[in-house]
Amino acid sequence: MKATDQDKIKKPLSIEEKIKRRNFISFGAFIALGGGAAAGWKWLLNSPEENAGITGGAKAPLRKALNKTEVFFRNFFSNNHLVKTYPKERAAKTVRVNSLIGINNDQDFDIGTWKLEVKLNRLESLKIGIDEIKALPKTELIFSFKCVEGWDQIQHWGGVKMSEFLSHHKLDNLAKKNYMGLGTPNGDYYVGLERDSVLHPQTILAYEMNGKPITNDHGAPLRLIIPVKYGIKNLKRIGVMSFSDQRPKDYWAEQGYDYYSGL
Ligand SMILES: Nc1nc2c(c(=O)[nH]1)N[C@H]1C(S)=C(S)[C@@H](COP(=O)(O)O)O[C@H]1N2
Ligand SMILES: [Mo]
Repeated sequence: MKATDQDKIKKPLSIEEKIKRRNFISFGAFIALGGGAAAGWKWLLNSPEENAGITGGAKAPLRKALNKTEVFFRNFFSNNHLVKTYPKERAAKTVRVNSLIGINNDQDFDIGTWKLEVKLNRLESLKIGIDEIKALPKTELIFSFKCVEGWDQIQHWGGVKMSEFLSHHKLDNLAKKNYMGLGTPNGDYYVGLERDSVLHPQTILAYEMNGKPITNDHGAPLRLIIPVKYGIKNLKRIGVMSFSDQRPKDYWAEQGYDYYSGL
């Protein structure tokens, strides 16, 4: 019988032909997906940057996504959810030092005269000394501290619960505002925190690390430990505390980082 074109088509494909065909299909898919990704990337690069302000530097669509994630996570946030804690023996003996903004450039700083300034309004503030803070009930916390740069470490901190500090100083009403702002004494590092995280039962104003007064590099004499947030929000060496309904300025949010920075 004479071979016809039809026979040729029906003949099963050889292994090599199958491989060729698959290569062709996957290469095609690769080009199509790659093209799509490149187009998406170009769209993102050409989209406008958000207006500089409390947050800045991110492309507008990315900020929209960040803000949506915040709304999503805030719905699940509960002050009854505690972060995992560990036995004391697990805590690092050598605690990592990260950045020192607002600390290593403050020549005028004098720990002997330091007081925490709590702004009550535009004109008035409270000035609270470290002994007054240490006189309040002490809470210890051993938890895994997480930095956005990709490290984490089990650390042991001691201090007063933020919520107890606030009610002791009759600041509960002010603390009902949406945000707390904290800054170093020289104002070089500052963070904004939303109320729920501030009042979380594991948020502490810490004056001890591994059972001893906090060292300079870790934020002596008083720092924030807020385990529901990444390290960037755990401000070292607090100088000023304030309350507001609008987002306070935030050092890393101004550089494009997520304002919420929750875990
Ligand atoms: N004043 C001040 N607080 C700060 C920082 C800083 O540079 N200056 N860095 C933050 C970051 S990014 C992290 S991860 C933690 C690190 O705290 P540690 O140095 O005690 O490990 O502090 C936070 N608080
Ligand atoms: Mo960090």
